[in-house]
Amino acid sequence: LVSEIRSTTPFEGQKPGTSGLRKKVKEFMEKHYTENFVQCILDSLGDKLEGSTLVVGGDGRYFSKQAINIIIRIAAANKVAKLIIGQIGILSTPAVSSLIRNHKVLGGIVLTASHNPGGIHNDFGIKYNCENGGPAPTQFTDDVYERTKTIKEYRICPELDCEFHEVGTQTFQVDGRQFVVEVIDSTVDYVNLMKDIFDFGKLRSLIQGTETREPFNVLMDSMNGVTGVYVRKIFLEELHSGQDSCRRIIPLDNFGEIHPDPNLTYAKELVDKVKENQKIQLGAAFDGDGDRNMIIGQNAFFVTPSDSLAVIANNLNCIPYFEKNGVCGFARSMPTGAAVDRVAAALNKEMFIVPTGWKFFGNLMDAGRLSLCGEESFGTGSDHIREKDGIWAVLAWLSIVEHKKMSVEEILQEHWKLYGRNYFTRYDYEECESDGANKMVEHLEKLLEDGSLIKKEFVVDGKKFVVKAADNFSYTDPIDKSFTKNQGIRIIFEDDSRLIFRLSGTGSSGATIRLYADSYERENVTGDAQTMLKPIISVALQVSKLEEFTGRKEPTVIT
Ligand code: VG1
Ligand code: CO
Repeated sequence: LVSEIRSTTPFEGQKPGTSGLRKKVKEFMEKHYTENFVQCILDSLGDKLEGSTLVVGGDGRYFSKQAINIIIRIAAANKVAKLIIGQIGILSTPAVSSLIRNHKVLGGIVLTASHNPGGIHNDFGIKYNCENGGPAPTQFTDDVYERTKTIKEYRICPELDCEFHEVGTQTFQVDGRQFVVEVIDSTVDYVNLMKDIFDFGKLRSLIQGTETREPFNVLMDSMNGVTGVYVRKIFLEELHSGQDSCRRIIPLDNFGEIHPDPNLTYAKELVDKVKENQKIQLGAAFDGDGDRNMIIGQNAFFVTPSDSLAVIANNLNCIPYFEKNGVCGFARSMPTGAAVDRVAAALNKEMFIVPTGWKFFGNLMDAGRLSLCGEESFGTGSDHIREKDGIWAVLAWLSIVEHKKMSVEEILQEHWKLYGRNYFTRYDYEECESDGANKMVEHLEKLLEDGSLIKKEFVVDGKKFVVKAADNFSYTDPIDKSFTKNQGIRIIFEDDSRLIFRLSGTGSSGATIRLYADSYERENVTGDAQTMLKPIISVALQVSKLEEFTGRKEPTVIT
């Protein structure tokens, strides 16, 4: 087979966001669009590319197969020696991370738009992960973006036809060199990793019950995303949780027309099922690519991701991996509720606060400073890989339940009693007009600049808020000293409650405004989060003039 060089012209807007390039499928389908972006990723790898091995796979959404075909042909023409591809193109994001690390390869290309809807009218995405298994840092994605603005040609081997339906190795001769495609079972490597981390014997006896203990009933909802294949192996085949314990476990390329996003709005079906069936003691949902998780207890008792992180941090002794490897620091993204900070202080662990996006945790993990981290956006994970990991989080929770012999709700109540409670909520205003959203941000930035916010008082429903500090969050990576600015406008009040405003970097059209509120109570820990946070949200709407700028009266999603 011979490769050829094709002329092309740049496309506008191929700028990776919080987690890769995400656009409507029809954009990726435009002639040369996907080819250009893939070529630019490979070019950014420089000298390391020739003779390298890359992992390829994704959540199986619409256009994945076409994209994989393009990647095979372009990789072969660019002197990549080998691709490791998940069967039918299926690999969860955590599985890609694990494979890159296990096989010690140069990196991986992940085909997903995560929690964004899929199908021909919805989103597709391409993300590059580095040698450490984590999302490429901003310097790399900026370099890719610069190349997309000037690209003139790409290399491709158009005659290379390579199936990836069946497990096995295929060898091709391309331009006189050997090019190998190894199609692997999508689950083996990841399932083995989970077996190393957790005590599957104990988890099995929890789920099946013992002479002295009733079986523990779970309900896993894969939301028609990629986790279905892993849930089947782990829960049905390994833990014997029974057919009724799993739902929507066949990955569909349009996710059955739902938002594969595990939160109380988009995973309402799970919530309803758990409320209906009082026997279910833990329910969990995952996003399209399997890195997010939502945990609910009996009667759909909701565990916020920020609390989930704090509880896991406080109970790492229930997980064999940490018993064996020890525990170093903890981290969270800036908008995430500060519950884990209190655990870090109590356990005398280093605590890091980073910008939104998993790529910021990787350096700390590689340097041996970080064991466990999370984001309020239903992301939880540890240094076993360099991505957040939905199934890992559920197995962590089950390990804690097994060890403590308590229900999900009891574990939370105990935690709040010990540490107090950080009430947390996030309001999302999806698909706003970009213009209005930008104006709102400019308005807030002006308030930061002129200093008028400091000491300003707001009184809502008899509750007084006095602004202590306000800034636009920036971060210097403690390891490589890279500097990242404009990561969210923070308003901190005298009682340490916080408001944060930022624009999403994962959407494919319009602008999504995220408004986060976090407020700590030492004694009053059993309230309803929405009621408790109503006054501070009202302050947020006053300060930002959100409605005036966007015309939005209500958020699209509240978590
Ligand atoms: C969102 C979340 C962020 C998460 C990112 C990727 O980003 O807020 O915490 O890391 O999605 O998650 P943004 O820029 O839209 O706020 V995933 O599961 O979509 O890869
Ligand atoms: Co995801």
